Amino acid sequence: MVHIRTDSLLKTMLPVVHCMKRTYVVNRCMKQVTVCVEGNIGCGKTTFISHFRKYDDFVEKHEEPVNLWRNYGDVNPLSAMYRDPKRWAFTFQSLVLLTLFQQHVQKQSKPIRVMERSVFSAKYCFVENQRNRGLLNSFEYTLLNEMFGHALMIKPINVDLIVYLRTSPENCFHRIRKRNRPEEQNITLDYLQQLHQLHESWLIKGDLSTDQNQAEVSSLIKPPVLVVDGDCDKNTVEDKFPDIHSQIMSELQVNLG
Ligand code: D5M
Repeated sequence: MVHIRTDSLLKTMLPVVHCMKRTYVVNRCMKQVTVCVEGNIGCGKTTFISHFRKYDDFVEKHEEPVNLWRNYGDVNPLSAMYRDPKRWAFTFQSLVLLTLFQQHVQKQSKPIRVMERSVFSAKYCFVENQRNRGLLNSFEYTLLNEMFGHALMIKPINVDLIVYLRTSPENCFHRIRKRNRPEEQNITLDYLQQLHQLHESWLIKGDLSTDQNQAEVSSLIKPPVLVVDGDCDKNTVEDKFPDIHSQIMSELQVNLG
Protein backbone atom coordinates (compact mmCIF):
# COMPACT_ATOMS: atom_id res chain seq x y z
CA MET A 1 0.00 0.00 0.00
CA VAL A 2 1.37 3.40 -0.95
CA HIS A 3 -0.45 6.61 -0.31
CA ILE A 4 0.48 10.26 -0.14
CA ARG A 5 -0.53 12.64 2.57
CA THR A 6 -2.03 15.37 0.48
CA ASP A 7 -2.50 18.14 3.02
CA SER A 8 0.91 19.64 2.48
CA LEU A 9 1.91 18.89 -1.09
CA LEU A 10 4.91 20.82 -2.22
CA LYS A 11 3.88 23.43 -4.69
CA THR A 12 7.30 24.13 -6.19
CA MET A 13 7.53 23.31 -9.88
CA LEU A 14 10.86 21.76 -10.68
CA PRO A 15 12.41 22.10 -14.12
CA VAL A 16 12.98 19.01 -16.18
CA VAL A 17 15.97 16.71 -15.75
CA HIS A 18 16.92 15.13 -19.09
CA CYS A 19 18.44 11.70 -18.73
CA MET A 20 20.51 10.69 -21.73
CA LYS A 21 22.24 7.31 -21.52
CA ARG A 22 24.66 7.64 -18.61
CA THR A 23 24.80 11.40 -18.54
CA TYR A 24 22.25 13.90 -17.43
CA VAL A 25 21.84 17.50 -18.41
CA VAL A 26 20.38 19.63 -15.72
CA ASN A 27 18.67 22.88 -16.34
CA ARG A 28 20.99 25.45 -14.79
CA CYS A 29 18.38 26.94 -12.55
CA MET A 30 17.17 23.55 -11.35
CA LYS A 31 16.54 23.26 -7.67
CA GLN A 32 18.30 20.23 -6.21
CA VAL A 33 15.99 18.16 -4.09
CA THR A 34 16.31 16.10 -0.93
CA VAL A 35 14.31 13.02 -0.01
CA CYS A 36 14.58 11.59 3.51
CA VAL A 37 13.72 7.96 4.18
CA GLU A 38 12.30 7.65 7.67
CA GLY A 39 11.04 4.86 9.86
CA ASN A 40 11.55 2.88 13.02
CA ILE A 41 14.73 0.95 13.85
CA GLY A 42 14.81 -2.20 11.72
CA CYS A 43 12.06 -1.07 9.33
CA GLY A 44 14.24 -1.70 6.25
CA LYS A 45 15.56 1.77 5.40
CA THR A 46 19.03 0.62 4.32
CA THR A 47 17.63 -2.05 1.98
CA PHE A 48 15.09 0.40 0.61
CA ILE A 49 17.76 3.01 -0.12
CA SER A 50 19.97 0.42 -1.81
CA HIS A 51 17.34 0.09 -4.58
CA PHE A 52 18.22 3.62 -5.72
CA ARG A 53 21.52 2.23 -7.09
CA LYS A 54 19.67 1.76 -10.41
CA TYR A 55 19.35 5.53 -10.57
CA ASP A 56 22.94 6.36 -9.65
CA ASP A 57 23.26 8.84 -12.52
CA PHE A 58 21.02 11.34 -10.84
CA VAL A 59 20.51 10.11 -7.25
CA GLU A 60 23.12 10.37 -4.51
CA LYS A 61 22.57 8.16 -1.49
CA HIS A 62 23.55 9.07 2.06
CA GLU A 63 23.30 6.24 4.52
CA GLU A 64 22.97 6.94 8.22
CA PRO A 65 26.51 7.27 9.66
CA VAL A 66 25.95 4.34 11.99
CA ASN A 67 29.50 3.04 11.50
CA LEU A 68 30.81 6.31 12.85
CA TRP A 69 28.40 6.04 15.79
CA ARG A 70 29.86 2.59 16.53
CA ASN A 71 33.48 3.70 16.10
CA TYR A 72 34.24 7.21 17.23
CA GLY A 73 37.94 7.35 18.01
CA ASP A 74 38.31 4.42 20.35
CA VAL A 75 34.79 4.49 21.77
CA ASN A 76 31.51 2.97 20.65
CA PRO A 77 28.93 5.69 21.41
CA LEU A 78 26.01 3.56 20.20
CA SER A 79 26.91 0.80 22.58
CA ALA A 80 27.47 3.28 25.45
CA MET A 81 24.05 4.82 24.80
CA TYR A 82 22.27 1.46 24.94
CA ARG A 83 24.31 0.26 27.95
CA ASP A 84 23.88 3.32 30.13
CA PRO A 85 21.38 5.68 28.44
CA LYS A 86 21.01 8.04 31.38
CA ARG A 87 24.74 8.78 31.26
CA TRP A 88 25.19 8.80 27.47
CA ALA A 89 21.88 9.85 25.86
CA PHE A 90 22.81 13.53 25.67
CA THR A 91 26.29 12.81 24.33
CA PHE A 92 24.88 10.42 21.75
CA GLN A 93 22.22 12.88 20.56
CA SER A 94 24.89 15.60 20.24
CA LEU A 95 26.89 13.24 18.02
CA VAL A 96 23.80 12.34 15.97
CA LEU A 97 22.83 15.99 15.48
CA LEU A 98 26.39 16.92 14.52
CA THR A 99 26.92 14.06 12.05
CA LEU A 100 23.49 14.34 10.44
CA PHE A 101 23.86 18.10 10.07
CA GLN A 102 27.22 17.50 8.41
CA GLN A 103 25.46 15.20 5.94
CA HIS A 104 22.65 17.66 5.28
CA VAL A 105 25.04 20.52 4.47
CA GLN A 106 27.47 18.51 2.31
CA LYS A 107 27.64 19.88 -1.20
CA GLN A 108 25.14 18.07 -3.38
CA SER A 109 26.56 16.72 -6.62
CA LYS A 110 23.46 15.17 -8.22
CA PRO A 111 19.92 16.44 -8.75
CA ILE A 112 18.38 14.19 -6.09
CA ARG A 113 19.75 13.44 -2.65
CA VAL A 114 18.29 10.51 -0.75
CA MET A 115 19.10 10.49 2.96
CA GLU A 116 18.55 7.77 5.51
CA ARG A 117 16.83 9.58 8.35
CA SER A 118 17.45 13.25 9.17
CA VAL A 119 18.05 15.61 12.05
CA PHE A 120 14.26 15.85 12.23
CA SER A 121 13.64 12.23 13.18
CA ALA A 122 16.50 12.46 15.66
CA LYS A 123 14.71 15.33 17.27
CA TYR A 124 11.03 14.43 16.90
CA CYS A 125 11.37 10.74 17.64
CA PHE A 126 14.54 9.82 19.50
CA VAL A 127 15.14 12.93 21.59
CA GLU A 128 11.44 13.11 22.50
CA ASN A 129 11.44 9.46 23.48
CA GLN A 130 14.51 9.81 25.65
CA ARG A 131 13.01 12.83 27.34
CA ASN A 132 9.71 10.95 27.92
CA ARG A 133 11.63 8.05 29.47
CA GLY A 134 13.57 10.35 31.79
CA LEU A 135 16.89 9.65 30.05
CA LEU A 136 17.44 13.32 29.25
CA ASN A 137 16.90 15.78 32.07
CA SER A 138 15.20 19.09 31.35
CA PHE A 139 18.54 20.93 31.11
CA GLU A 140 19.88 18.44 28.55
CA TYR A 141 16.61 18.43 26.61
CA THR A 142 16.44 22.23 26.47
CA LEU A 143 20.06 22.46 25.41
CA LEU A 144 19.54 19.93 22.58
CA ASN A 145 16.51 21.90 21.40
CA GLU A 146 18.54 25.11 21.47
CA MET A 147 21.35 23.50 19.48
CA PHE A 148 18.91 22.13 16.94
CA GLY A 149 16.98 25.40 16.58
CA HIS A 150 20.14 27.48 16.35
CA ALA A 151 21.72 25.23 13.71
CA LEU A 152 18.55 25.42 11.62
CA MET A 153 18.45 29.17 11.95
CA ILE A 154 22.02 29.49 10.68
CA LYS A 155 21.59 26.90 7.95
CA PRO A 156 17.99 26.07 7.08
CA ILE A 157 17.65 22.51 5.85
CA ASN A 158 15.22 21.83 3.11
CA VAL A 159 13.56 18.45 2.78
CA ASP A 160 11.32 18.12 -0.29
CA LEU A 161 9.81 14.74 0.44
CA ILE A 162 9.76 12.21 3.25
CA VAL A 163 9.34 8.54 2.44
CA TYR A 164 7.93 6.90 5.55
CA LEU A 165 8.58 3.15 5.70
CA ARG A 166 5.67 2.38 7.97
CA THR A 167 6.36 -0.92 9.70
CA SER A 168 4.79 -2.64 12.68
CA PRO A 169 6.96 -2.57 15.81
CA GLU A 170 6.65 -6.40 15.95
CA ASN A 171 8.22 -6.76 12.49
CA CYS A 172 10.97 -4.28 13.41
CA PHE A 173 11.65 -6.31 16.54
CA HIS A 174 12.07 -9.55 14.53
CA ARG A 175 14.32 -7.89 11.96
CA ILE A 176 16.54 -6.39 14.68
CA ARG A 177 16.86 -9.86 16.23
CA LYS A 178 17.75 -11.26 12.83
CA ARG A 179 20.43 -8.69 11.98
CA ASN A 180 21.93 -9.35 15.38
CA ARG A 181 23.91 -6.14 15.97
CA PRO A 182 25.67 -6.59 19.33
CA GLU A 183 24.72 -3.09 20.55
CA GLU A 184 21.02 -3.74 19.94
CA GLN A 185 20.59 -6.96 21.91
CA ASN A 186 18.52 -5.30 24.64
CA ILE A 187 16.11 -3.36 22.43
CA THR A 188 12.60 -4.20 23.65
CA LEU A 189 9.29 -4.31 21.81
CA ASP A 190 8.09 -1.64 24.21
CA TYR A 191 10.88 0.73 23.06
CA LEU A 192 9.96 0.12 19.40
CA GLN A 193 6.29 0.76 20.15
CA GLN A 194 7.16 4.12 21.72
CA LEU A 195 9.27 5.08 18.71
CA HIS A 196 6.51 3.92 16.35
CA GLN A 197 3.99 6.19 18.08
CA LEU A 198 6.35 9.16 17.75
CA HIS A 199 6.88 8.48 14.02
CA GLU A 200 3.11 8.24 13.62
CA SER A 201 2.52 11.52 15.47
CA TRP A 202 5.11 13.31 13.40
CA LEU A 203 4.52 11.81 9.93
CA ILE A 204 0.86 10.77 9.91
CA LYS A 205 -0.81 13.16 12.33
CA GLY A 206 1.62 16.02 11.70
CA ASP A 207 1.72 16.71 15.41
CA LEU A 208 4.74 18.81 16.42
CA SER A 209 3.22 20.17 19.59
CA THR A 210 6.30 19.28 21.61
CA ASP A 211 8.54 21.46 19.48
CA GLN A 212 9.97 24.30 21.51
CA ASN A 213 11.27 25.96 18.33
CA GLN A 214 8.07 25.38 16.40
CA ALA A 215 7.71 28.94 15.22
CA GLU A 216 11.17 28.98 13.64
CA VAL A 217 11.29 25.59 12.07
CA SER A 218 7.76 24.46 11.32
CA SER A 219 7.86 25.71 7.75
CA LEU A 220 10.96 23.62 7.13
CA ILE A 221 9.76 20.32 8.44
CA LYS A 222 6.41 19.80 6.79
CA PRO A 223 7.26 18.36 3.41
CA PRO A 224 4.83 15.90 1.83
CA VAL A 225 4.98 12.36 3.19
CA LEU A 226 4.86 9.30 0.95
CA VAL A 227 3.85 6.32 3.08
CA VAL A 228 5.27 2.97 1.99
CA ASP A 229 4.25 -0.34 3.53
CA GLY A 230 7.39 -1.59 5.28
CA ASP A 231 5.77 -4.81 6.52
CA CYS A 232 6.06 -6.66 3.24
CA ASP A 233 9.13 -8.80 2.65
CA LYS A 234 12.33 -7.71 0.89
CA ASN A 235 11.39 -9.26 -2.47
CA THR A 236 8.01 -7.57 -2.55
CA VAL A 237 9.60 -4.19 -1.82
CA GLU A 238 12.11 -4.85 -4.59
CA ASP A 239 9.31 -5.72 -7.05
CA LYS A 240 7.34 -2.66 -6.09
CA PHE A 241 10.34 -0.35 -6.15
CA PRO A 242 10.01 0.93 -9.76
CA ASP A 243 6.43 1.95 -8.97
CA ILE A 244 7.45 3.59 -5.70
CA HIS A 245 10.30 5.33 -7.50
CA SER A 246 7.96 6.83 -10.07
CA GLN A 247 5.65 8.01 -7.30
CA ILE A 248 8.64 9.71 -5.68
CA MET A 249 9.51 11.36 -8.99
CA SER A 250 5.99 12.51 -9.62
CA GLU A 251 5.75 13.82 -6.10
CA LEU A 252 8.91 15.78 -6.66
CA GLN A 253 7.50 16.92 -9.98
CA VAL A 254 10.64 15.91 -11.73
CA ASN A 255 10.18 14.49 -15.22
CA LEU A 256 12.76 12.00 -16.34
CA GLY A 257 12.79 11.10 -19.97
O1 D5M B 1 19.52 2.91 13.32
C1 D5M B 1 20.81 2.47 13.65
C2 D5M B 1 20.94 2.43 15.15
O2 D5M B 1 21.08 3.75 15.65
C3 D5M B 1 19.75 1.83 15.86
O3 D5M B 1 20.21 1.08 16.96
C4 D5M B 1 18.97 3.02 16.34
C5 D5M B 1 20.06 4.02 16.61
N1 D5M B 1 19.67 5.44 16.46
C6 D5M B 1 19.61 6.13 15.31
N2 D5M B 1 19.35 7.42 15.56
C7 D5M B 1 19.24 7.54 16.89
C8 D5M B 1 19.02 8.61 17.77
N3 D5M B 1 18.86 9.86 17.34
N4 D5M B 1 18.97 8.35 19.08
C9 D5M B 1 19.15 7.09 19.56
N5 D5M B 1 19.39 6.04 18.78
C10 D5M B 1 19.45 6.26 17.47
P1 D5M B 1 18.65 2.22 12.16
O4 D5M B 1 17.26 2.66 12.37
O5 D5M B 1 18.78 0.75 12.32
O6 D5M B 1 19.26 2.73 10.91
